[in-house]
Amino acid sequence: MLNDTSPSTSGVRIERRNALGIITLDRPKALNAFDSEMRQAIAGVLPEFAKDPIIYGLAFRSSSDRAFCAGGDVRKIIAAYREDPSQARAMFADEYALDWALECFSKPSVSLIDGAVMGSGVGLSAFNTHRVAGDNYRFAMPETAIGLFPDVGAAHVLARLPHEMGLYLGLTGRTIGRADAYALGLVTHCVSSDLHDDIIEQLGEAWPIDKLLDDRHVEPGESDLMRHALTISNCFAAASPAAILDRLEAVTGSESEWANGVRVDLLERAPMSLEVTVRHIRQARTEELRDTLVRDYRLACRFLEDRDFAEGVRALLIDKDKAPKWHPAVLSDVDPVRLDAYFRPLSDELVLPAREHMQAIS
Ligand code: QUE
Repeated sequence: MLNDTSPSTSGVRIERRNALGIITLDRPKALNAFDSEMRQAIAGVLPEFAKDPIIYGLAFRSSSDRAFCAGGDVRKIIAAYREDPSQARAMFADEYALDWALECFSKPSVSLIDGAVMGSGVGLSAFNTHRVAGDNYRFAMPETAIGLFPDVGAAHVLARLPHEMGLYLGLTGRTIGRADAYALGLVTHCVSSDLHDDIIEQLGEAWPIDKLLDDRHVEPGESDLMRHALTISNCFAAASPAAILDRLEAVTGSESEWANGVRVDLLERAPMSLEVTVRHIRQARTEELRDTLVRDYRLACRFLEDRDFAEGVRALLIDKDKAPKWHPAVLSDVDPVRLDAYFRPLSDELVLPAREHMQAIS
């Protein structure tokens, strides 16, 4: 699907096509699982694109039609933590700093997303000015399934979705398609995947991006998820994961079967991850992205030190027995003191420069 063949040693290819900077995620066998080499290549080129007067905007795309980016390379992070904990912490810190740099990038930026966009892929695309969904777009923040939490600044985005949809997506980790994502504003446009290369060409000629995308947008059809908006907003407004489960169980009538399916999914997720996720997303409602990313780093460090994250990666991605043994195993055994400790500042906090500093001309 790509018509040029410049080699990729870092898992990303970086090109300039006239006025457009192009970043192609190119680790297709791993569904573009995001790692430090990819992170470093992108972080290095952003200031160059921002400064270059020829460059009008930035585009992200993938060399695979199966995935834009299916997540972070969490197996590498767990392996790194066993060797050298500070290296694993740095992987999270550096990724969140990149997410902040993308938010502060001062020119139009567009992700052309086809296939899976999950975890780290959400961090790469969510703060772009334009987010274009191809035909096979699939979005999820599935971290509670591996004993982690929705990180990469996603809590900032989830906190701003209507009808408590962010709590629903962040807690269940369920996947949605592009009609749902468009209804929620997670994507700004739906454009047939066949036209993505054409969009790249036209952006290279510095065509105005809004008209270019508006003209190619197709209405994606009805959102299945929105049919459950009332049930979701009623249940996920409850104070705690346990109270959300109670409300789901109490749903009657035509929605009861669907609500029970959601409840069954939540019961498989790591209890500590659910508790942390509720608090994290609710705190993000009144914050700037920068503060949410600082807390992402606190929480990521705590999950590295605790047991569930390594156990979830083992059960879902390494041994693939899909039978993680969570600690604690049930919500009622989550110790409130331990939960509070996840949110306490670190001795070594993530430091992110203010937006004005990120955008200063150097
Ligand atoms: C939950 C997750 C992840 C996941 C599955 C989950 C995740 C992640 C991957 C992943 C990505 C690329 C691969 C791969 C697995 O899967 O974060 O094998 O090549 O990176 O249920 O959070």
